[in-house]
Amino acid sequence: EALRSDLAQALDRGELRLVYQPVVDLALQKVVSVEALLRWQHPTWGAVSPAEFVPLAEESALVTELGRWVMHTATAAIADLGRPDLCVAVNVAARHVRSGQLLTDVSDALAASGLAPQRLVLELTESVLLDEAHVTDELAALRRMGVRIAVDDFGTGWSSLAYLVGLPIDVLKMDRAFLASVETDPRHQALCRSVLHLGTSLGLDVVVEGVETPRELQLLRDMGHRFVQGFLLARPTEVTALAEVAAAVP
Ligand code: G
Ligand code: G
Ligand code: MN
Ligand code: NA
Repeated sequence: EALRSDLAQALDRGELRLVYQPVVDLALQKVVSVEALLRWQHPTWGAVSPAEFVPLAEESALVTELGRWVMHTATAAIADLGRPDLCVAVNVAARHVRSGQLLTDVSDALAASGLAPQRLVLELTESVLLDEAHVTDELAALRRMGVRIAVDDFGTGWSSLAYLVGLPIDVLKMDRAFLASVETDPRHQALCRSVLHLGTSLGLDVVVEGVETPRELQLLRDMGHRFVQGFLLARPTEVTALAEVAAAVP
């Protein structure tokens, strides 16, 4: 496909950029972290979603190159922000995890940017964490450095819950599917509450993704829930607007 070969050149041509979506701590009433999200402005096709091009990149080692660029760019941007308490999360592709280069790439990005390891979160999907038994050592090494590991899109796969206990993880990002119908259906509310309880009982920070309405936010506050992300709180934003967005109390 044409898109695939264009993607290989997109980095060099400067067509890729990162936007950052805040994660809000409802207890502290402030932005505690931002998630870096890739954007590709194609010269003829316009904005192409990462949901389309990341899978294309996954078919080759290109995705590792992209991941390396994302790590360097995101850590540098956040280190330069002058907010020493703000963390940054990057999404890591399955193939990058499998490449055996993750540890080196993360170390290089931290060294180049000067960002403290404690301020970096790596987001991996459930399936990656489960399929790659051998990645556990590498993740454990990253955690010993101080980097935190998040399970992204938690609850969307068909995996058992037992794996949560054995994995070197720090954060659960509850998929936004769990918010569907919470406003109207008590059973959905019960399910959501149970997932939050499960995560926090295991000592994990739980981030609820995809909060879009004031009612959803109120329900989460009523549950005593702490970390939220979603269009209601903040859309993904350009790096130039980030200092302002991260300083704003929601
Ligand atoms: O930002 P958006 O909602 O369009 O992202 C769509 C999908 O692309 C999500 O699954 C998100 O995790 C993924 N994605 C966004 N940015 C990156 C990135 O830098 N690397 C990887 N591997 N996936 C990303
Ligand atoms: O898979 P991952 O969780 O990394 O995907 C992040 C994607 O979710 C981003 O592309 C982002 O644009 C999208 N997103 C973030 N907040 C919301 C929201 O409140 N509603 C919806 N529909 N999508 C969201
Ligand atoms: Mn994510
Ligand atoms: Na997610």
